[in-house]
Amino acid sequence: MTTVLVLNGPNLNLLGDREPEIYGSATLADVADTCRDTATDLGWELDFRQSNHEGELVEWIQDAGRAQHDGRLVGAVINAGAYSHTSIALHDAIVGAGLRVIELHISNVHAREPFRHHSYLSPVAAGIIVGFGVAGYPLALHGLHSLITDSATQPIEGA
Ligand code: CA2
Repeated sequence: MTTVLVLNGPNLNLLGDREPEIYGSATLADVADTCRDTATDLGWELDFRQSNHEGELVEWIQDAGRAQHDGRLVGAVINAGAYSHTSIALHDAIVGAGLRVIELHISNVHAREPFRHHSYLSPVAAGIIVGFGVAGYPLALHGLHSLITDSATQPIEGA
């Protein structure tokens, strides 16, 4: 069975703990459970991870690129947290690994501070889910599924 990777970046281990008005009250363990149910429905195994360390995220992206190349992985949903707005290293890792990525943000980053409006991941993501709360995780998994199975959502050349 193929696997889907869900990667979470810095401070997302605090989900459900603080700032519920922005991020909701679900914990990261709750999100993992929801993702596992959705992955099972889509016929995938789930690999769900979180790290506060940029280099560890880079290494996981490199591993994921190899697994995708070997047909063991369908791609990744990545909420890189604040590294989305700062990390050329994550951008380069995604490109270098050739990893199929759906970028995800729980909050609507475009309705927040200007420094959250730019993401180094967006130009190298196949799709982006923003502002749906933690419900964005199953949406992103469904989006990834339709990207690889449904010709209507195949990337348009030059677009
Ligand atoms: O909306 C998102 O998912 C973000 O990626 C979350 C990041 C933020 O830096 C991005 O701009 C948008 C922050 C994750 C921190 O999560 C917390 C959750 C609860 C309490 C404190 C932090």
